[in-house]
Amino acid sequence: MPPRGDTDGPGDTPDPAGPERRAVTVLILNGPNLGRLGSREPEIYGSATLADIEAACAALGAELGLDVDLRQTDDEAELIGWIHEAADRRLPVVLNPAAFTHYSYALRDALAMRTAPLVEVHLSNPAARESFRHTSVVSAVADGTITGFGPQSYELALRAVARLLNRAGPD
Ligand code: DHK
Repeated sequence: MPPRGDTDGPGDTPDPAGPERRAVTVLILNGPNLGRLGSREPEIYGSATLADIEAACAALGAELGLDVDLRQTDDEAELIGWIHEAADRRLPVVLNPAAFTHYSYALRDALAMRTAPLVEVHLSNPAARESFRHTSVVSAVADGTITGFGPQSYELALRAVARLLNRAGPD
């Protein structure tokens, strides 16, 4: 089996630069209401928009040799479709499942089929909020979870993906 994240689907032609140099695509997937960032409860989620987060992740991804493909949906079925796509293409995923975090067993079961690194992220710290946010049905199938650092949670997650793919470079 090829190393996780080093292919973009069967039938790919080998890159002359070799697998170490080739940018890996990372899907950064966002669940419901995250398209409203910037105006959504800024005292909790901050003032950065998802476009701001995308720009920061694209810049960091360029440093790390990661191509970033950021998507957002309010639709559970669409999100699960993207998780299936990631599994089929062996793509690492940074996922903010938003409210689906707390109850979507369908999302959890889709993630259990993953074929590459998965890092769960949250802007806020759900453990410090309402009790219904204290449960994540996603965490158990993720490599790890980063919470509470605002937009920086995404950047830390990208660095974690780079580590998991052995692309982060020396300390
Ligand atoms: C985002 C949401 O939309 C909430 O439903 C989660 C998460 C927390 C976040 O902090 O990014 O409870």
